[in-house]
Amino acid sequence: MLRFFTAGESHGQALIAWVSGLPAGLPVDFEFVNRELHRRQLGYGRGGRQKIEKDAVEALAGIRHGQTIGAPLALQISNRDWPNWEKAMPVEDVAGAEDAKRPLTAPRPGHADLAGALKFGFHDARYVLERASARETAARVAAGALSKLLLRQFGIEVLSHVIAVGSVHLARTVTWEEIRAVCANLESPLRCVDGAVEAQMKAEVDAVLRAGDSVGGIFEVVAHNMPPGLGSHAQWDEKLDGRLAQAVLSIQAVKAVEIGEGVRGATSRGSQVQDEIGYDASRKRFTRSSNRAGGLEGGITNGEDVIVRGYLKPISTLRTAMQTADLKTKETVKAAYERSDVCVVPAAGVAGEAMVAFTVAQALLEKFGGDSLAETQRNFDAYQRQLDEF
Ligand code: EPS
Repeated sequence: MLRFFTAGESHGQALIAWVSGLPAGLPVDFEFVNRELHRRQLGYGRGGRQKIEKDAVEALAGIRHGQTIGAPLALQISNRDWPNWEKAMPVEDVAGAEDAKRPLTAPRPGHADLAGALKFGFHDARYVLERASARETAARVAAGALSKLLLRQFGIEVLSHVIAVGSVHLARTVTWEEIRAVCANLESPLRCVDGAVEAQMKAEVDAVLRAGDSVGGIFEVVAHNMPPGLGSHAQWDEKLDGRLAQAVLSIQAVKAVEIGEGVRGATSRGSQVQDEIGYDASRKRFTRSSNRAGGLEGGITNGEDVIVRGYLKPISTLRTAMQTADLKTKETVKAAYERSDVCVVPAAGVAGEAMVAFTVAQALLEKFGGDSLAETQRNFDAYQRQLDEF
């Protein structure tokens, strides 16, 4: 079974991703993995931290001579900011450590600060925020990049673009070629395919920055060239739409997930929602007149692109701070402000790609199995023949 876990605090020594269940013989392109990490660091509206960090992965286990060996992978991303925090968060308790702590006692509404402090009995939210921080998504992106490398072997690609920042919304439909082009352009400020809409999005980021506020938005992840038949209708926890929703909703600040045009569908009539079925005899595949279902019916992929949208609330660290209650004194104070991003929608989209790629790769390995890539490939090819002969 394909699995991954992460470890690491935002200002600790490093982030770790542990990936288990990849078949042996998968070539690992580290340039690709590091490019994915770089993509996550981009975007208009990021804070000063991204100037400090230049994320790169170091593989400690599971890869030999450039290929996976069927053993668990351990991937490490070092935090360059660590030397600035070494005294505040030493691993071993040392003399004077208490004085060097950078306690956070004014919990930020919307962050994990208060809920986590209550849960663990901490009167300083530092340890909670260190782990709740979206810095953790760097490790997810490393694990997701490995999943993408597996999917690539089967012709599947996962990319994302930004469809809303604050109240600025991209209203038109977008082609796969446009998404590809905007993802290839690392200079794109907000990874929106429409230049005019993107200019309005930038203005929105500028406005919140001036106001000491923050802004959220919507990213759309697309998995292209999907085989039909991944996931299952048979049991609630096997339904791929539900699994994708959980994976994307687990990303920091994501508060809602939509599959295809699910939200609009709820207020439309059936005839305006379902996608009519046809057949392309030359390709020997069924076709659809539209893809409002987002590639999933009954929790099973139907062969169309899988489309998952993440709705991101605005960052909860605000320069113009909101009211809160101090964890120790219980007095009304202004919420803590630490250096922060004001808009992370494009970065969250890259984390969304990682979570979708991982979930799709997991479903692919469930269907096709295989301890080696050659075995998985053989099973995949046999299924393609089954579809040809259907
Ligand atoms: C984050 C706060 C900021 C972000 C960080 C997430 O970090 P810092 O407090 O060190 O400036 O920059 O995101 C990253 C470092 C990253 O790589 O995405 C938070 O509180 O979630």
